[in-house]
Formats: sequence, structure tokens, C-alpha cells
Amino acid sequence: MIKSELCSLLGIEYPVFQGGMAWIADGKLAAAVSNGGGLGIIAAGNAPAEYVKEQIKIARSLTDKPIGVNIMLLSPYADDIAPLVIEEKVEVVTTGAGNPSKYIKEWNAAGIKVIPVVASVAMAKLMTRLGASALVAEGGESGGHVGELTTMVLVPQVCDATTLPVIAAGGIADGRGAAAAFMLGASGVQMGTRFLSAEECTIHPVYKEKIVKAGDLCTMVTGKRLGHPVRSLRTPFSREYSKAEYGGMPDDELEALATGALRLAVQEGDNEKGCFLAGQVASMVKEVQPAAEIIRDVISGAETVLKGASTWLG
Ligand code: TUI
Repeated sequence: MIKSELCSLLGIEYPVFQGGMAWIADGKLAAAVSNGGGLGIIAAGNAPAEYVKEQIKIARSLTDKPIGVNIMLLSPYADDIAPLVIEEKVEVVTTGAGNPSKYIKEWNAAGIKVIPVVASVAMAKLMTRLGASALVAEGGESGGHVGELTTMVLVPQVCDATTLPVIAAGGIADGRGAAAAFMLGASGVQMGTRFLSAEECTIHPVYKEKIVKAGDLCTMVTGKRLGHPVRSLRTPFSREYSKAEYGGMPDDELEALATGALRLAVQEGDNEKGCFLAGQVASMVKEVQPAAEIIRDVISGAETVLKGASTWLG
């Protein structure tokens, strides 16, 4: 059975995190993942603290395993959610889309394991120095807000730059990807897109269907001009946004075009105006399954690959 230092550090059975996907990763999904032996993570996204508090309550009612909260640092509510995770005694906090330096001391003092998502070596070094417990190294194959480097290139460099356990994210959806991440030096993997198809994931059925039917070239990156590149499924919305972006639409109009688009995808399944965030692995997600089965699949798949790896040694 695959184990790593992350399992004892966090009190989890398998070194598998579920990514903190805004609007998507709620208390129900997080609890299902934690019950399946991974680490379920509630996404704060752009939501106010009351929403996050409610989702923590839901997760706690469904599992007694450790859970995490992801704080998206561009959110106007980040400063309200930072103390909430202490009050609620959340076991793990992950952060994304920015620099969480100003919060780390207080979270550590409260006994929370702080695991920032990093997309560069510089940020990995800074977070190590400031007292993080582990790092998620996320490559640009991921869905949502993307960094510059790929997982293949980022993970080994982050592993070289830190003594902390590294969780690889971006482009991982099965046992082969997980095994490859371990070979790059990672102690765990985080998956977002694969969990979109979890039975316990409450996104609109149209969203799930789009993921399961997606092909290899189905995603694109928009938003570079405004400094927040985001990977999503190719849809009428993403094509229109891209056209506007490169056609010189003023910044404020471009921003208005994207407002509410995530909610329209997640809650309404709106193919025309919704923004369906997804990673490049969408085409590798083939069926709707319980979260616990997804975790078992990935772990047992990785085991098979790793056992077979000795054939390379002749
Ligand atoms: O955060 C993500 N993925 C996301 S966030 C999101 S919601 C959103 N809303 C508005 C604009 C953009 C996104 C959808 N998906 N992944 C983790 C991640 N963090 N990837 C890259 C980073 C990152 C980037 C810069 C982490 C640190 C960082 O530091 C920059 C600095 O020096 O402050």
C-alpha cells in the first residue's frame, strides 16, 4: 500500500488531496474525499466567511477525519476567513493565487498545518522559510488560475528547493500520473479535475457531462492580458472572451464579461455564458464514480506502475 510522510503528518490514509476548487469543493465533497482516506478540502473561493463556516459544519457532520480549507488569496474575504479556520479548528489550510505570508504565524500558533500552493521556486523557498508544513507545487496543466511552469518542470525544482514534503498538482488524474509525480520527488498528489466527476460533487450535470466527454485539446487559457491566466474548457464563453481579450476590449469591460461566469457553469450548466474551469486531464476522466473509488483507483494504479518499474532495470 502506498504511504508517505504526508500520511503521518496529516493523519490521512493515502497521500491524495482534493483540490480546493472555487464554487465546487463544498463540505459534502470534502467529507467524501476524507472518508475515502484522502484529504478533502473546502474551497473558500470568493465566498464570504459565513459560507465557509457552514461548509465546515456540513463536512464535520459527515466525517470525523481531518479536513482542509483552501483560501483563495485574491478573494475580498480572505482576511475574514483567516481567523475562521482557527476558530473552527480546521486541520489543514491550503492557499492559492497569491502570497499567504502575513497569516502563517498565527495559523502555525493554532496548530494548523499550512500548505501553500506554489507555482515557482522563489515562492517555495519563501514559504519554507516562513514555516509552512508542506507545499503543493502546481503546474500549468491544472484547471483554474495557472502558473507559467509545467508540473514536470516545477515539481523536481521545488523538491530541490525545500526539505518539506511536496504535493504535485496539475495534470494528474490516474495512477500513472501519481507514480510519475512520486518519481519526480513528490510525497503526494492533488487532483481537482478528476474529482469533478465524483458522485458526491454537486456541480450541474452538464458540467460533469462536459468533463466526461472532453477530448485532449479541450481546454484553453484566457485572462493573460489582465494578469490572471485561467484554464477552462473551450466553450462559446471562452472563445468570446479570448476574442475580446486579443481584440482590444477595455479592461473593465473584459472583467465584466467574466463576472458570474463560474457560478453560471457550476450552478446552471450554462454552455453559452458559463466558464467551466478544468485541467488538461479532463479527457482522461471517463466516468462518474464515488470519491473513495477514485482515490482507490489512483493509488492501486500507482502501485501497479511502480511495481512494474523494475523492468527498466533489466
Ligand atoms: O489558485 C489556484 N487556482 C485557482 S484560483 C481560482 S479563482 C480566481 N479568481 C479570479 C482570478 C483568478 C482566479 C481558480 N483557480 N491554484 C493555485 C495556484 N496558486 N496556482 C498558482 C498560484 C500562485 C500564483 C502566484 C501562488 C502564488 C503566487 O504568488 C504570487 C506572488 O508573488 O504573490
